[in-house]
This record gives sequence, C-alpha cells and structure tokens, in this order.
Amino acid sequence: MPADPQTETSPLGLLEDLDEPGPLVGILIGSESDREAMDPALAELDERGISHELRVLSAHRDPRGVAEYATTAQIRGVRVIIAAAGMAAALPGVVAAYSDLPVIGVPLRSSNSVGGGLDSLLSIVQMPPGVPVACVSIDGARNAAILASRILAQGGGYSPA
Ligand code: RP5
Repeated sequence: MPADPQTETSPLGLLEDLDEPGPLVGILIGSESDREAMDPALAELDERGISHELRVLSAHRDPRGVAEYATTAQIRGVRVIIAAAGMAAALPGVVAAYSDLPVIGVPLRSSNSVGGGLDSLLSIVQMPPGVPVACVSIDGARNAAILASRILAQGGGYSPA
C-alpha cells in the first residue's frame, strides 16, 4: 500500500516543522536540571530580539535525538547552536560532529561536578582537530548568547566549498 503523504511520518520528525521558519539560535541542554543555568542566555537573546528555541536532548541518553536535531537544524533555519551540559559534557561535540553550524558549548557546574565544573569544561574544550566547538566559561550562558549574536551579525563574504 503506497504511503499517504498526508499522514506519513517523516523519519526525521523535525523536518515536519519546515513550514514554520526555524529560530536563529537553537539552545540544547543535556538535562532538565540544566535549564535554570541557561536562563541568562534566553534572557540575553530575548533582549536582543533574536529568535531561539530550547530543547532538552542528552548526548548519552538520547543520542539519536541529538543526531536528528543537529542534522536538521540548518535546513530549519537555525544559524547558531548553543549546547550546554555538565559532567561528561559530550553534547556540544556530538552536535558539532553532525552539523556545520557554529556550535557554542557551555560547560555547566552540576551537583555531581568534579572540580566545580572542570569536568564539563575539559569535555567541551578538548575537541579533536577538525571538529571545532567554541567554549565559553563555566556557567557562561550569557556570554554564549552574546557570542551567538555576534556570529549572527556577520554578513557573507565566505561560503564553505
Ligand atoms: C549532564 O549530566 C547534564 O547536562 C547535567 O548537567 C548532568 C546531570 O544530569 P541529570 O542527572 O541531572 O539529568 O549530562
């Protein structure tokens, strides 16, 4: 029986949102417990009038969800991704592995952090050559938003081959 295009579910569910223009900034957090630490980023983007969305997606607990988000973000109109996580903070790096968009990583201090967040800082900043993540300070949510706004403010002049 042929698929009904009206009811068929896209294997990439987020592509169903294509009718809706995506926000310029996608904010990912690894856990609900990270939400409050990222409030300053949302406030900064709101103040600057920059559209954004926030999704809770864990690189370890929902790797397929992260891959889906990262591989469809650009086509949805997202221009910069801010990814925040604590502990073994793989989220920004995994997003950068799946997307050519600029990724800003925010290392978060959590209740189980080692060294006040040093674990997540090193997890985010020590990316291998060829897969860059821009890393702000521990709990540097506001700076991540400001950096995102500066990236968005840049015009063309260069297109990757
Ligand atoms: C990380 O582990 C999350 O980003 C969070 O900072 C930390 C703890 O997560 P929960 O156990 O609170 O969900 O992956």
